[in-house]
Amino acid sequence: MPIHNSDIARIFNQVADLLEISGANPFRVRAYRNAARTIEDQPQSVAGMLDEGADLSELSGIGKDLAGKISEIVETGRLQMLDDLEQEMPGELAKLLNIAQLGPKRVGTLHRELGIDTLDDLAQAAKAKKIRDLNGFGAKTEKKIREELKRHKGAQARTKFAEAEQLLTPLLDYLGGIEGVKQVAVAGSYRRCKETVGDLDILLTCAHDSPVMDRFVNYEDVSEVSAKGKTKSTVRLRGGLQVDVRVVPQVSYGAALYYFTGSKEHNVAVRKRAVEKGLKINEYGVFRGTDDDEERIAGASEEEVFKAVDLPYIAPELRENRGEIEAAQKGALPELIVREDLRGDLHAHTRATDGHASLQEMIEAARELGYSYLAITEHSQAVSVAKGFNRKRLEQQIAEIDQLSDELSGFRIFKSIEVDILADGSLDLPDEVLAKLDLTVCSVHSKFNLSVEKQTERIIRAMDNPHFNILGHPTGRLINEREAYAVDMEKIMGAAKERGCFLELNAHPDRLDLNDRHCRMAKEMGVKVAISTDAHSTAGLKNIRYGIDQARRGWLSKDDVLNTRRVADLLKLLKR
Ligand code: DGT
Ligand code: CA
Ligand code: CA
Ligand code: ZN
Repeated sequence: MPIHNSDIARIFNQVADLLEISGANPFRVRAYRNAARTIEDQPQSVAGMLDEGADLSELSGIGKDLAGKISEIVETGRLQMLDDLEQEMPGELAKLLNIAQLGPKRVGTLHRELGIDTLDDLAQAAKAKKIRDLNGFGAKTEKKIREELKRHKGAQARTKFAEAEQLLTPLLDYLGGIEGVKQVAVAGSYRRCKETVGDLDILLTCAHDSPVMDRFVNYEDVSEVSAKGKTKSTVRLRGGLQVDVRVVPQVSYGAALYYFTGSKEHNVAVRKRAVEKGLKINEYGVFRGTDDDEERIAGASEEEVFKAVDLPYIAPELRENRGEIEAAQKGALPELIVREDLRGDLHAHTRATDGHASLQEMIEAARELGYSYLAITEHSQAVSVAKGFNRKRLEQQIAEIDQLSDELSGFRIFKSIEVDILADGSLDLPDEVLAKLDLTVCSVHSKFNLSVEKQTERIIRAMDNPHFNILGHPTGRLINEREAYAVDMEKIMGAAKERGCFLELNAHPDRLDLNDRHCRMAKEMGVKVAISTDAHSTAGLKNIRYGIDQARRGWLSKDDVLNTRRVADLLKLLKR
């Protein structure tokens, strides 16, 4: 690996930073910075000069000691002294330098005066308004640091699908409205409907003279333009999400859409397959022949691309190289579930607990979605913050639903409850009242940090109760906010299968719990999944599409999903 002058300069600058943070003699710090500058300014490669036997200590500002260190870097690619300094430096002190307002001097002050070692420490100190009083800081700097910390956090995290969707929809409209633009499509993980996206990848075709890139980088939500070119531009939106836009030729549109939809792993596997057939596949098309004499045999549409490599069309949600190529080859791809396959929703709250709409309003909204049933699942008493139901209130609601049901035709309200699974695995309401319900959704809302064994045992014990039907949001994770609690999902699914229980795929965009792999596991283990919204409002029922996306990523078909059944069939399945 060749060592460039810039590599040496970077290492010396890092040494200077760390020395300065630790409060070393300013002359020593300056010596490293000067050396870094000298090396950077050299017209020739310093590594090459050493090769030719040059004496580097003849360079200005480079003494014997520094010359020795340069040799070390050129020979080993690293510097022991820097490694040592990094070892001594507590935690992530060097990472603090990534905050725009902080140089090594300020980082040193923060460390010595407030004991700040990490970005978290920094955030806390800023929040507690401790930074403004330090020498050389002030309230304004403190505020800027807080803003910068927020930006950093936002920029690093992956963005939830539904959040990305909100940013993407107006952007696609905007791009589609620019003169000369013909086709606009989103590719990447977004098109694969991943629960979170790293960035957005947009493709478009347009007339040669379209001002699309100028207009794109001037989009109102753009906060930073990282690159702008004729065929590719990259920007950051104000919330931190990155967007790549590529202009592709019409003849390559399908090939580019296919390539940039990914996943990378899927692409690599298909490319290998193409090579075995004597074909080349890339973002411009599928080609036959040698490099000098190649013929494009496909490229304008994705269908064409698949056909050229002798595969049936594979839905974007499946393109993860998790067996979809083999399945496609055998004609064994699943017929993926679509929203219209669902006949109802099995998890919804009303105003009676922490929902926002009345029972009637929720039913009206469900009917508008074309459903023929809705389960009303209030919280149970353990969830006191949500005004969870005790036995008496549940019985009142049961009576209310019975009355309302008499007036309804062609629609079934399922009497239900989202009953808590208590720490010992018992359910939060007595069996006598659970027996009056059509079905139950049973959820864990407390004691998230039990061991895997204990948590798994707790849930399986709950399933032993004959009134247990559906395990609600089975891992409790909140995307980007709360990790899943530790459970042995295979064991849980095994137990569910044995007992005739089901697992929920909670469609709320912050949950999407089960995740895609767990959905696939459920399918393989023969455990049916209920795709439910956990709606707390009429609008919440529409989140069902996120659940459908996730289910498709988990290979689920109509038959794998509980709430594709007609009322009578569903009730039969629910009988244990
Ligand atoms: P993300 O953004 O992290 O959520 O995931 P993706 O899948 O959107 O990845 P991204 O944005 O880096 O690239 C978009 C697509 O471009 C990716 O899914 C497949 C394709 N791609 C990118 N780099 C490569 C590569 O090195 N080889 C191949 N075969 N495809 C690539
Ligand atoms: Ca992407
Ligand atoms: Ca990208
Ligand atoms: Zn819940």
